Amino acid sequence: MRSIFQSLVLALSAASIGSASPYKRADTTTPGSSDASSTLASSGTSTTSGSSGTPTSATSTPTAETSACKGNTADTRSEWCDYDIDSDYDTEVPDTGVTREYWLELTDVTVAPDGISRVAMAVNGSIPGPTLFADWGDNVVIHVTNSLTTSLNGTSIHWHGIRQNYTNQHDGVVAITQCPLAVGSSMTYKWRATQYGSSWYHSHIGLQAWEGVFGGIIINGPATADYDEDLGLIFLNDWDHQTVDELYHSAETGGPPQLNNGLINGTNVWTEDGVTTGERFNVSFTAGKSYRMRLVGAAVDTHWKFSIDNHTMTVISADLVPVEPYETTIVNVAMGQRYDIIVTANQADLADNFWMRAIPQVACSDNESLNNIKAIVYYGDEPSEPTTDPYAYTDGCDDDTLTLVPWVAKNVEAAAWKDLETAAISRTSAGLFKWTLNSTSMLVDWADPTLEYVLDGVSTFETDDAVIKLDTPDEWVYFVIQTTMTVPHPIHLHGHDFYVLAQGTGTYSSATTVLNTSNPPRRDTAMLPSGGFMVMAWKADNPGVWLMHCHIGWHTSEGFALQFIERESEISALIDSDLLGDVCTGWGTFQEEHEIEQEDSGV
Ligand SMILES: *[C@@H]1O[C@H](CO)[C@@H](O)[C@H](O)[C@H]1NC(C)=O
Ligand SMILES: *[C@@H]1O[C@H](CO)[C@@H](O)[C@H](O)[C@H]1NC(C)=O
Ligand SMILES: *[C@@H]1O[C@H](CO)[C@@H](O)[C@H](O)[C@H]1NC(C)=O
Ligand SMILES: *[C@@H]1O[C@H](CO)[C@@H](O)[C@H](O)[C@H]1NC(C)=O
Ligand SMILES: *[C@@H]1O[C@H](CO)[C@@H](O)[C@H](O)[C@H]1NC(C)=O
Ligand SMILES: *[C@@H]1O[C@H](CO)[C@@H](O)[C@H](O)[C@H]1NC(C)=O
Ligand SMILES: *[C@@H]1O[C@H](CO)[C@@H](O)[C@H](O)[C@H]1NC(C)=O
Ligand SMILES: *[C@@H]1O[C@H](CO)[C@@H](O)[C@H](O)[C@H]1NC(C)=O
Ligand SMILES: CC(=O)N[C@H]1CO[C@H](CO)[C@@H](O)[C@@H]1O
Ligand SMILES: [Cu+2]
Repeated sequence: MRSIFQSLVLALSAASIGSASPYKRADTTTPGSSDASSTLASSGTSTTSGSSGTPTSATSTPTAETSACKGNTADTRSEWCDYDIDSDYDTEVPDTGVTREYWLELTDVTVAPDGISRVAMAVNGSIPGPTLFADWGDNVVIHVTNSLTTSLNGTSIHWHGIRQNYTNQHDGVVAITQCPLAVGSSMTYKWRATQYGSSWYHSHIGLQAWEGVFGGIIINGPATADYDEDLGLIFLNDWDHQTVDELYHSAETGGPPQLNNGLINGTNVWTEDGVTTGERFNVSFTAGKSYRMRLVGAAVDTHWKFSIDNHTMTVISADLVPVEPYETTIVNVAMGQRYDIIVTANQADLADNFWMRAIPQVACSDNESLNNIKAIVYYGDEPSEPTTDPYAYTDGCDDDTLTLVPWVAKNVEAAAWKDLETAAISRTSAGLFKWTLNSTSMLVDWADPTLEYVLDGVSTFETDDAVIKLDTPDEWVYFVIQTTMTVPHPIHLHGHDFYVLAQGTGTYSSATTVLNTSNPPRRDTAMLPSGGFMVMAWKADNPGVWLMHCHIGWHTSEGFALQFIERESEISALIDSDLLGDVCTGWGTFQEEHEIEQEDSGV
């Protein structure tokens, strides 16, 4: 008879064999399918077994919203089926054989998230739009339909932070990877969740993302610290009673306008003439429990300090990179950045209600509701107005990047290719602000994506296409941006997590700036400090055309962007020319019929 000891020993040795030979696991195991209590959690989702893998074991459809791995419990968040938090997602990805399919529809809407009504654009009628869930390793297929019949806006959806490993065409950037999708048309994006954590999708044409076209992405996987419950995403948005498209003219001629308000997960209050409208977002805490929350910096031009009065936060992930957990009372959230935090509900003795705060930093944001972008965390049966005080802070557009220590450690090799570019602002003869990198302000044509050029074998580009070629496979690229202007910029790179080798104020000097190549922070969005520099690095391991840009909405539109054509000779083979051509043909007809004109940088 086999004793309980024997089976325990067997289980243990199986586990250690698993972690000793990580590269074998993708071939030999079948994670992602062990949750027996599965039901599809949201309509508009369908989960099917892909042809590429063999979903095995008892059941096959993990729930959309909860983790698919039984090994991943409140006390064992570092585990993930036969993988764990130490697995290197750059080299191994669970072969779940699962495909998640979503349908999203964009419409023109009228909304009043703070009680004041205005027009906006939404995904499936809500701002934020529906959250997309997947498990690490799943394939994700999203059908996007453009029904913006009033504004007649074209569209494209970018899956922010998603690696798009060898799937550049699905990056969703007009002028770069596709033409705008015409009203009345649909297109299908397909990518694999090679990393896990929290992110978001948003429109990548004009200022449409900040008209309301965005939503969350949660990819379930292991975590660097335990928690009881996952509360999901919390979006931090700025908000105005005029639309961003209405405000753009003044941004372009007079600089960033003051915005009225901000929203926490899509809602807030507004007081005018003594009348308060709207309602606050609220979160229920049970004393003793710990909660994971996933913060997303989704503003057009606001840098946040996020905090919950009298509570401490443990940061476990930044963008899609798990980090060594650290405690803090304030998290700095720049535009495009995400932070996963764990908060323990251990302050019930102090009060029943606490303020959750998103405070715009005056040094680089201009907001009328500086101290009233708040939500309520409550311990009792229902929320009521808190009386708690904020943590003290010094106003500043700080970046927490240099605090981050990636859990899966990686070093950076010597540069094979280097560039230093200076960010500056200039004015056109018409008096419009344009942001430049090395004196070039990007100006590309929506209807003429770079991928078309690559497919046609065109390899010379105009200066204002702002193209930089990275031809050598797997070479290490070092990229320095510096500025003397006293405006900080959140820099976002598509198709890669980049390593931050240095970040600071003053001037970069190849002789004296110390570069950290030993497991430096890595992520997809980090700050170029005001009057300072940032040294970024990445490996040219993903063929495609990848945009790099400032994530301040106004600045992208004002040309603060450039594109890397990475491994040009390998790109054509990865393109579905029918998909590219169909969307462009549809747009050509639509644009001509409605005489639509492009008024910005094109991205
Ligand atoms: C979004 O709306 C579309 C059609 O309007 C619907 O088919 C789909 O189920 C919805 N998707 C989600 C994720 O709710
Ligand atoms: C990225 O794609 C390449 C080519 O298909 C493949 O060799 C590599 O394993 C992929 N990387 C990840 C992390 O999936
Ligand atoms: C979308 O529509 C708005 C409102 O008509 C307009 O101001 C804006 O320029 C359009 N944006 C794009 C990208 O077409
Ligand atoms: C915030 O809104 C998103 C989208 O509606 C939702 O998925 C998420 O659960 C909300 N967050 C919380 C903490 O309720
Ligand atoms: C708390 O949030 C719920 C919706 O989740 C809302 O109905 C309620 O009005 C909010 N309470 C307060 C006090 O704002
Ligand atoms: C709660 O937070 C406020 C503001 O940071 C602080 O003054 C107060 O001492 C805190 N209360 C306790 C019991 O920690
Ligand atoms: C940008 O300007 C710097 C300094 O003049 C120069 O070293 C660098 O090569 C330029 N970059 C490009 C891509 O031309
Ligand atoms: C490099 O960055 C990592 C991650 O933030 C940090 O742990 C390490 O101390 C840094 N090394 C140096 C020399 O600054
Ligand atoms: C009401 C309020 O505090 N508004 C502030 C908004 O931000 C600007 C900075 O750009 C401050 O000058 C305002 O005082
Ligand atoms: Cu900028």
